[in-house]
Amino acid sequence: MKYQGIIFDLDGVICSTDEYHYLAWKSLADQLGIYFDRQINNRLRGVSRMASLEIVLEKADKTYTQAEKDEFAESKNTLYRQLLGQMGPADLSDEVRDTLNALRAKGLKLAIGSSSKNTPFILDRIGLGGYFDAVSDGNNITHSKPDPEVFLKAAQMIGLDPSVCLVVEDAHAGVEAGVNGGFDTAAIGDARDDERATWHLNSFSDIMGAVAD
Ligand code: B16
Ligand code: MG
Repeated sequence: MKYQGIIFDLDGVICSTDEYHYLAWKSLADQLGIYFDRQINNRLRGVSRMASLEIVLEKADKTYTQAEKDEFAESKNTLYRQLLGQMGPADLSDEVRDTLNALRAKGLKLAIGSSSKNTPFILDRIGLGGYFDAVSDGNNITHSKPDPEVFLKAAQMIGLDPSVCLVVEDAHAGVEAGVNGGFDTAAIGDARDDERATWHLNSFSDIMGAVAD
């Protein structure tokens, strides 16, 4: 088996918070009178909160100060966290839970590599708080995907070289980050057909094929 560790993106891979991100950004955009739709929301996948805000503001007809932008990001996050409060263990699918347990049973180290500063909160909500061997997220990085920092830190935390870790991602920016860091990548969901990925997963459990002996 080539891999000794797997680093999972969170949103779009382990669970889905897309709809909540959409509703929270849409609410902010509506308040500001800025056009926003699901296609624009899709561009925010894997992108940090402040970089996401800049994309939302692309359609604004005025410019905002940094203080205003900080306030907008804070307000979006407050609503987003309220919506996340609806999540619970039922938002972790049986397929994801069973596959994670099967990977662990094979002796693989399992880590999270997410751009989200809400990662600990989301993991707690879905019943995976404390499950992973390491959590690298938006709280411990200074460069957002496609910079590989979040994955390199995750690999370091589990004591493995990128060459023996597989990164699982649903965002094109995340696949690029994995490649930039020297990782093999498995692309799923929105990024499934990304040609830079080593593996293309139709379903989460397909990861088992990538770690077969
Ligand atoms: P937060 P991931 C990313 O998570 C989301 O895909 C992206 O839409 C979001 O803007 C980003 O986290 C930051 O999230 O506002 O919670 O810090 O896909 O990297 O797990
Ligand atoms: Mg994602």
